[in-house]
Amino acid sequence: MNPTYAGGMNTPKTALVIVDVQNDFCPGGSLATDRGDEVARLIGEYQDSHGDRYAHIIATQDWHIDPGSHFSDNPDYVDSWPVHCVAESKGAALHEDVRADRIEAYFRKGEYTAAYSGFEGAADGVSMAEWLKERGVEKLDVVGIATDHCVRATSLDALEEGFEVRVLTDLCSPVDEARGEAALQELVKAGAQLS
Ligand code: VGL
Repeated sequence: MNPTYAGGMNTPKTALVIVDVQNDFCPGGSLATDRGDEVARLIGEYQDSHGDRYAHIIATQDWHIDPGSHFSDNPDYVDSWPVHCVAESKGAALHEDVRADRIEAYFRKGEYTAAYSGFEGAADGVSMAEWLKERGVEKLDVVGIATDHCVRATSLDALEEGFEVRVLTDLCSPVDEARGEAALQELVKAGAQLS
């Protein structure tokens, strides 16, 4: 069987998790990653070509109101950041190349604190882990921004929660290339697959 096939009778129920593909993390945004636009376009194309193979497609969004020291006027770009993804702003909106019509639920996180993992988020008060487990999802394919921060944290939490995790590396954009590579190696050590 084609090993990339994600939805057959005997394969675990799989969800595609699109992490933080928001305008502020793409060129022109306040915390732009170099490959943001490219990754948004590739994810949109991937939703078209592979979307039907997933039991569910969901997205996470950084959604800040007053996240304390996560925002800084002198950010170090590791633990503190310029103002980004303010709730309801254009910067917090999904990049237009992602197919919003193919996303079933949005898990928003970080209203009053830093929140790198999508598992800190909720959709209508339901946590991401609960939402996925209620639907019998066992496996996650993770894509998005940033490889070294929210993709990393979401994938690590997914493994902790007992999901099988595969990171589609061409569909991820890092803040910092070297940290992005290190994050992928860390994820492999923690039990994730890369493809
Ligand atoms: C992120 C830096 C700050 C991310 C969020 O989505 O990876 N990175 N806040």
